[in-house]
Amino acid sequence: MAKKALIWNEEFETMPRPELEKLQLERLKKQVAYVTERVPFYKKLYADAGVSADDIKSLEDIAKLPFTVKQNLRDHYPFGMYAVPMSEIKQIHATSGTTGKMTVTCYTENDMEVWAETMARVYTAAGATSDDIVHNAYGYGLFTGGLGFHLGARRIGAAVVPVSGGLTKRQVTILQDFGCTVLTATPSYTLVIAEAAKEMGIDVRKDLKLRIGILGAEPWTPEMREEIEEKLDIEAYDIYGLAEIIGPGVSVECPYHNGLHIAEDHFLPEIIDPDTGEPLGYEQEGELVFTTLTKEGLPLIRYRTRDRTVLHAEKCECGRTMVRMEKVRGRTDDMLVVRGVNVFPSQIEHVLLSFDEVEPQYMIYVDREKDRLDTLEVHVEASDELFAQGAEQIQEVEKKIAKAMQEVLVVGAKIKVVEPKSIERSMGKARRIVDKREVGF
Ligand code: DLL
Repeated sequence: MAKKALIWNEEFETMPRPELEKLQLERLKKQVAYVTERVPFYKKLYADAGVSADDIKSLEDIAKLPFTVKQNLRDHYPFGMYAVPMSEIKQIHATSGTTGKMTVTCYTENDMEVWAETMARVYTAAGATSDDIVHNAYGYGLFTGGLGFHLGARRIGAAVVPVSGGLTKRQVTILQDFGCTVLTATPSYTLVIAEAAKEMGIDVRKDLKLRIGILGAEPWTPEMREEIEEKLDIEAYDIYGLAEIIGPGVSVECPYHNGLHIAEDHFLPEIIDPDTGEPLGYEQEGELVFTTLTKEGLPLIRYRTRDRTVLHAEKCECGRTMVRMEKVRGRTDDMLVVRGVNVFPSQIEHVLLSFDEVEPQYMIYVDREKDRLDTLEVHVEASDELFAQGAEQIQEVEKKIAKAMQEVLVVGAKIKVVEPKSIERSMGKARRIVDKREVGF
């Protein structure tokens, strides 16, 4: 099926791969020399490892360089790994994370320029233009979502409504009254907006002009996408990014939805084996690692994202030559080990969303009983229809889900179907896992 694929920057986004790889190599050598000269952390790291920019003769030579990890940024909190004096820094953001200190990231004037460019590519890949009204429900503040999406909307010349998260009913009123055409939010908050619209008696097909959702900042399954597209009558695009690298704008889907195109002229991706650190090839699942190629404020070399995915290099039908990453399958540190078995939250979501009797709102609880056996309990909200049918029907559904879950996860999980709207809603990234065990894995 031929689809209309808009491209913001033809020169770079459709560059033949040999030319692109040449550009990446040039930029890589420059960036490694730059950090060695300007960041004491890298100077010491490379001196200790006995490597330098001169050892980089091909892109594969990147494997000679040690990794950078989040702990390195924490150890140099807040500004210890910056490569320029504060007079050159124009904006500072941070992520709180779930544990430990904030990770602080920064932008020079040129970094802001790269951010605007990569976000303009994002909007364009999703089919947004200057004719659109963007309802930006990502949080404005230290989180990179709100301001990153704002910057990109300005760059493509769209009208941006800086709604931020919260006051969900008012969000629906704005969507309706302003005739917004593009929604930018986390997938979980998008569902909350859809739910509020339903409660308010809005017919999304008649009363709203929304046509596109650019959704990300957290893992979401294809089943979640279907729910969202159906409930809001939009085409949903997955967007990925992380504050340390640039924020949103690292990669995004095109209308073919066969992976997320990475802005590879700025961010060089690799896939590694998370246990051994060995490089893996295209088509192999592993941990995603990024090297910034043009960053000035906080350049990072071989930064371990902890996100698990697969890369594909063949050209996409949209015309882009940039490598595609599959939807993130979860984080290596989100993996739960329950009674010795690896369980990924995405597997649980996948099973739950295959049942029409429940809603896509759930919580995962892991605990350890006195006899030292781990327990896994999943709470999921009943649909209004199921809830009205009463306890017996609910128990039947619990049994059905538990059986399906056992088949997928191997370990057994207790399923509790709870009252509609009883699970707390999030305005930003959803927190769906509570691990009460004292021993961390
Ligand atoms: O979440 C940046 C962002 C804002 C991306 C808005 C997309 C939209 P951080 O707060 O630093 O940055 O969180 C980064 O979130 O390492 C992934 O684990 C996760 N993540 C981000 N996008 C996706 C996605 C922003 N599309 C961390 N799918 C990353 C799955 C995602 N996980």
